[in-house]
Amino acid sequence: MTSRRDFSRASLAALGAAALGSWRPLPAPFADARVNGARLNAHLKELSKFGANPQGGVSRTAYSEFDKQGREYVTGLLRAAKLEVRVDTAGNIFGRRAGSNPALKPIWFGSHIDSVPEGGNYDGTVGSLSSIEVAQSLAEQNITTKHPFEVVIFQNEEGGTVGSRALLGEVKPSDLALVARSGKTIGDGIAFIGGTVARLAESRRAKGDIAAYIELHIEQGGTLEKEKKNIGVVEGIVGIGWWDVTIEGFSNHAGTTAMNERRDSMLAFARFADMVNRVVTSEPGRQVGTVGRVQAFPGAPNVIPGRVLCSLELRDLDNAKIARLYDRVRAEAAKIGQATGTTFSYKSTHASASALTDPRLQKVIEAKAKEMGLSTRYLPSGAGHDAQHMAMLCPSAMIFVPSAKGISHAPTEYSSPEDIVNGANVLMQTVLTIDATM
Ligand code: HGY
Ligand code: MN
Ligand code: MN
Repeated sequence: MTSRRDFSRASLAALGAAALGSWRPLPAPFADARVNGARLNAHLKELSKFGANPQGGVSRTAYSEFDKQGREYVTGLLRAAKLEVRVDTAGNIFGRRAGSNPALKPIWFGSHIDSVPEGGNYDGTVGSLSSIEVAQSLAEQNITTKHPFEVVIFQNEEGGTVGSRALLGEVKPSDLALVARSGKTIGDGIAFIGGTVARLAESRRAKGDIAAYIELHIEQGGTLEKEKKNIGVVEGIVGIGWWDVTIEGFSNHAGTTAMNERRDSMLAFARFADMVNRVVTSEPGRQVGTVGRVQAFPGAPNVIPGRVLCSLELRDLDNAKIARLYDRVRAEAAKIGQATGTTFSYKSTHASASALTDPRLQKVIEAKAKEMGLSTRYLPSGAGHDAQHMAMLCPSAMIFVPSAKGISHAPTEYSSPEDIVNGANVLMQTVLTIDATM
């Protein structure tokens, strides 16, 4: 008779894509394993106290005091879940439970707990705390897996997925000098949260080190809610480019300089922001472009701004399209510069390549959700995630749960306790299935 393990191996190695939808239910006790939903939602409430803002969300930007406090809280939860905790030299937190087969590589699952300024209570935290809850429930239900399981809490996701890029060796000395939203440089921030910048290279991972990575996250868009679907199966994650743009003009007296003699960098900025929108919407597709930050200098009502600093962000599933749009923005900006007597310069501050998720893991997520009576939908992710970097190291996939009204990166971000528990249970069944099958 074929053992379950032999069958499972065959199912991955030999079966064609057509058969991959037919994942079988796991045997007991694995098939019956579920999280403690009340505890998971209570933990989410507790974590939201660290950096709580008056609007009802959190401002827990990476390397802030609140980030540190949140990390301490989460570390306590990892220990309570009987995980062996360590922080890598990049400042990512890991909690590990042993598997029964020492020859197997670990299965990772997790997310992040840092937030954008004036963010919400669900982005990153749902996946982080659900992952810990999965581990705690497995411990309580005395379930031993073959692979080691590692819960990972990535540091500084919102400031450019720094923790996960460190695993690829992509955090360079020039990145360490960038000033994060907390006011600390990324290098100082890593030291602040317990990493070791001088030994950053030790956080690198190679292909083959990790069996698979699964990240549960809120959708951050409105598709699942609109279509009344419980679970999103993510097909791919957008690439993201960030640039700091400097517009140089000439500061002069606002009362005595005639309108036709000005080199007004704010006027050039206004045209720039409008032009970015025009360029990005001029071709078909789901690409987006945003100018999200601006500062004018010297910043007085009676001085023509001589300098403007602003940001430019471009996203798409196709990296070549991002590059093409960036070239077009620069060409158009040069014309604005000519017309306004200003110059534009650009500094790349972040680049994440887009990534496709693993089709086999997509099918596992879909099958597990269906087994639990949950409806599913395949969809792309317009938000960036640590999973896109993990996809360079191992088969990776993402599970989405609905976001109310599609709102995210805002204090009114909301996902219902039921949807969160559904997502956590799909995560649990997915990692158990990967364990049994890969
Ligand atoms: O910005 C992003 O897409 C992500 O939420 N960090
Ligand atoms: Mn986010
Ligand atoms: Mn996130």
